[in-house]
Amino acid sequence: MVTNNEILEQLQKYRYLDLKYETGNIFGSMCTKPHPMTLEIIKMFYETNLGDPGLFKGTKMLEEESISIIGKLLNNPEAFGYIISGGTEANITAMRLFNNMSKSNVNSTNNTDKIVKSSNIIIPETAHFSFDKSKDMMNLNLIRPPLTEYYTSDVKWIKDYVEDTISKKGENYVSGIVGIAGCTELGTIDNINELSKIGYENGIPLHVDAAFGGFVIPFLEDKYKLKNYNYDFDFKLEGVTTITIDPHKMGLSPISAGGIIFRNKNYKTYLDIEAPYLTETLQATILGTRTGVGAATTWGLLNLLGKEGYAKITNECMEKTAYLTRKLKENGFETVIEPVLNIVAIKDENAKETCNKLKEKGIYVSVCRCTNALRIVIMPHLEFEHLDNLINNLCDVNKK
Ligand code: 0PR
Repeated sequence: MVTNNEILEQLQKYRYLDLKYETGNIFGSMCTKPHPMTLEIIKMFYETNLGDPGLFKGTKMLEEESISIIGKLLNNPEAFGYIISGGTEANITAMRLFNNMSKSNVNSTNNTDKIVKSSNIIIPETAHFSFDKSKDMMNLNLIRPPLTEYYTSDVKWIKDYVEDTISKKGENYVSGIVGIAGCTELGTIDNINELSKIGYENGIPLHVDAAFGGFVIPFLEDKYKLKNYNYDFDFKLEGVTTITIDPHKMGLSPISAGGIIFRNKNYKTYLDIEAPYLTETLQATILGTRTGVGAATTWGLLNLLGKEGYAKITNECMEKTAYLTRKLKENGFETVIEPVLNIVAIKDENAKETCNKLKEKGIYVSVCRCTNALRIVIMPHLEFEHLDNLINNLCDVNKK
């Protein structure tokens, strides 16, 4: 008979093969070492299942309270939503909502002979690949506006496109718009203020993917704000319907903890599926059985750290971002844009090759898809000395 200890020893050997955030060589991740307090919370909630909330009433309350706190952070006391598996599930949920809203609009108008084959969604070129998964699953038609020189969606193009399709009263009316507040590769923020106006004036729902930026932008000190970006992204803008905001990125929760927030509870009806044998008979989330650990850790950290704690973490990362940017320039490197959030993209014609050479030295960076560049995400596990080490290695690799 194998003992518990033997199993744990074997597991330890596998775990040893993983990289560790604290060694400071993970430069391309949007996740980080979770807050140590969450270890206790994981133990307390490890068996909870929010898929059957009637059995786990306390955990369900934690989810609701977490959504309420995040909602207030996003200027919406009416917020409704879920702490789910991550940004991918949140974005797919938002696309499912828009797709269902669009189908139900067509069915409720006099267009009864018109069957929606695929919903048209306007989506930034910089959007995360989770939207491509949504496209696959729901047969969406993704419309990609051009990018501005600041790597944001061209709002003038979007306005013209929307007005044009409305005036033509054709089949290709727009079912939803997506804006990104902190894009994956460069950290840029779309002009959500303008997108909100376009959505609101034309009755088109707007989803904001703030999976990364949601726990950064509200806490940014003014000195880090650039003049070419509008930092407004939340429910204060009346056209915003849904927001993705992930506790397991800059929120310091352990994986899996993502957030999908709706402007109000009315949107739930578009997502509800009958689940007759559960304690709650209508289920709106994509996953059925789902852990309550994310809701509990999120609640714990929101209350422990508060706005002040998150502001401290954010601005320390921004200070390190500014430091890295300055050091890069001093060493002859160029960034693609001035960093908007704690993401630095370094111009490199042979980004993939550099990335591989760095990997041989035990340094893990990632590469951009939208331009030839290395991508560094300055997460809380990175210290100044790690950034110095990165620069030394970059200089080394570039010498050859
Ligand atoms: N939306 C945005 C803006 C994102 O950046 C990401 C993930 C998602 C949605 C999807 O979130 P989940 O991965 O939680 O489903 N961005 C990172 C990326 O794909 C995720 C990541 C995290 C990648 C850690 C690597 C890593 O080590 O680049």
